[in-house]
Amino acid sequence: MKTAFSGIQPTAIPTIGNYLGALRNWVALSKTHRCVYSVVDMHAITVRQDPENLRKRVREVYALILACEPDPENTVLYVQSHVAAHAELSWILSNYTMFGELNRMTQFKDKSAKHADNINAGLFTYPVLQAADILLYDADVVPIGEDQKQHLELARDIALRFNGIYGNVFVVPEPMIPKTGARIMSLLDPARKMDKSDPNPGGYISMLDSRDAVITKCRRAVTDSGSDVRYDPVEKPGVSNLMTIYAICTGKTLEETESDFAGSGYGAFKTAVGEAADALLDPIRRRAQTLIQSPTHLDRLMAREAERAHAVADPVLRRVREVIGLLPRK
Ligand code: AQP
Repeated sequence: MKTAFSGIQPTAIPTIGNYLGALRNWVALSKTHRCVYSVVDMHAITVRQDPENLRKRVREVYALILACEPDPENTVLYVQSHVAAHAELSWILSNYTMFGELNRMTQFKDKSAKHADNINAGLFTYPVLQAADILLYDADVVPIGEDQKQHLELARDIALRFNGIYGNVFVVPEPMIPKTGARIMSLLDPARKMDKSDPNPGGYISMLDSRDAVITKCRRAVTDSGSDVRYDPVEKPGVSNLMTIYAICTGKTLEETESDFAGSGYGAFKTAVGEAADALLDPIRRRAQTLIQSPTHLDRLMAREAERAHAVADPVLRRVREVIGLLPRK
């Protein structure tokens, strides 16, 4: 069995974009791969977090992933900061990553613009920690949305550089980006990706939004001039984004979606998108809410899973320490 690794930041409740671009593929992969999935809380602190809120969010995001039901036989689901090897490997790998490489990362540029008052070193070295996350588990594939492609490319370059010096220490990972849903756009500004930390909640559908909220947000989504439901991301980015959401939620093709709404106008279409999104999210939301009510149960699960993750990561870290000449820890 090949290994898949992926992570999600507990910066906010995941959106339908996170689900369609990443989480649903996590579930599909867990049927065929050994999967290591992480709530990456150390990535989240590159942006200032309220401590109480962060603790709450980690449990909520963890519960939401469980509620998506990845195959438990093949899945390890843990919280990143519970496995200390991530921080250690990240430091080691930062010595094999060039300043110029990090300086080219578009997410750093975007996040620096968004958090101009806090452009900290962690925000800059974020992709090194991400490379450590992936390489620690000998991951063959990394299911991601399109926005993470550049970071994955860098993780590959770091692995290849390290292997070039020390031999085949790391497995070089491949990205796995879905054909549809890899980039779900904001409901209010279809030129930007849907973002779970968007200050305007109208821009995203949170996975814990109520049915009413989901439908209202879809009804208020920005569409384009004209009234025909036609897939054309350049001329009709708003409608095309809603069509993508509808098509994935219902399992229909874009052509079927187009013919379902031929002549019906935007109003009926937007309501149908909201209903389809709600139908998809409803069972997940219910299971997650039950889990969120039992924080002690969640904490027990997290502790067990951290041990399972540590058991995989530790031999890889030892391998790295040895080849670079660090004395073994007794
Ligand atoms: N809009 C999106 N469409 C498709 N996939 C997406 N992903 C994120 N947004 C979309 C994918 O979800 C996974 C987890 O993302 P993340 O939590 O690591 O953070 P992110 O990419 O920075 O996502 P957000 O929602 O924009 O979070 P914040 O607001 O915290 O920065 C990744 O595989 C990502 O590709």
